[in-house]
Amino acid sequence: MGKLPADARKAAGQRVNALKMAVEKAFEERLAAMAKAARDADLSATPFDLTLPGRAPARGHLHPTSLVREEMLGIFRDLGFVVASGPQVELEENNFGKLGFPPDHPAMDMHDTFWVKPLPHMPDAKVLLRTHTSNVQVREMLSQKPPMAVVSIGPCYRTDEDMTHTPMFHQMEGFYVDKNVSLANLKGVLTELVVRLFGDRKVRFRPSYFPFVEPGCEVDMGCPFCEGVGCRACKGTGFVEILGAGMIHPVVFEACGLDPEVWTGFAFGTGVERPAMIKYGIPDLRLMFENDMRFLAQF
Ligand code: FA5
Repeated sequence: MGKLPADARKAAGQRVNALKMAVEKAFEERLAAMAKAARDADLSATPFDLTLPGRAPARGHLHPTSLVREEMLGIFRDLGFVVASGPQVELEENNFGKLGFPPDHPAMDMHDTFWVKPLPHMPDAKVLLRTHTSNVQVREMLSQKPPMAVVSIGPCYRTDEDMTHTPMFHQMEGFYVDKNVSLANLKGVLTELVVRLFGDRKVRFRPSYFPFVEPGCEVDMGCPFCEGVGCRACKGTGFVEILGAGMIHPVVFEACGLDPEVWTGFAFGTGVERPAMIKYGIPDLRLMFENDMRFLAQF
């Protein structure tokens, strides 16, 4: 416009304006036609039933470890046990010392411990990630008066890693302290656990060593994969190991301020993932921690 002679500008301006209005009008008309076409297509499409139920979002469910944890806790609640918890970052004293592990005893090597830097306000304390839930036994005995029947489930940590071991796993600890507790009580309670969790199966008690029990035993149950005939899962023995147990050692009572001449008791400890593997036929423990929906959706 600036380059046009002054007397031609008015006419040119009018033509540009007319063109602009024509373009805008055509644009609006086209837009309205498209909207109408979309609406017509909508109205003439196959009608859908507004009364159909909506699509519900997929429902989640508990992880297999939680399913077994709840089942185990339920069994012990029925048997009159109280549920307690303990810290995962623990003093060496409560994880090993008070449980009768002598300093530098080789039995501690089996626990392949994760040590934690000393706390600033306790520079001399030896601190670790608990290697088992037996620390709850110590803490409860230090803080409660017998008789007591307690179970506790929670994470534990060891530097383990293979098809049946992971660095973090869950354990359940249970113990009963009273007067005149015998091995027969231990056998009764643990047989009940196996039967309620896995159905009617053979249960076998084998002598074994843990520094905090005497006598100590491992408990096996009839192999659920071959019904006791012998297979790869049970290494041909017909039995799979499920927990460690025994009568609470007098040194543990003494370390926790209870008179071993008065009090007796049994204790046991089992993994949670291992029973879940047996219950659901899971071949590799590591699957439990990979959060793969194809695996988790099967429960
Ligand atoms: C113990 O930890 C003892 N505190 C159990 C106990 C308690 C015995 C009271 C006597 C009296 P053990 O090291 O065997 O025992 O572990 C018990 C169970 O924990 C094992 O049978 C296994 O199921 C589980 N477990 C141990 N290490 C791992 C691991 N790295 N990954 C998965 N499960 C594990």
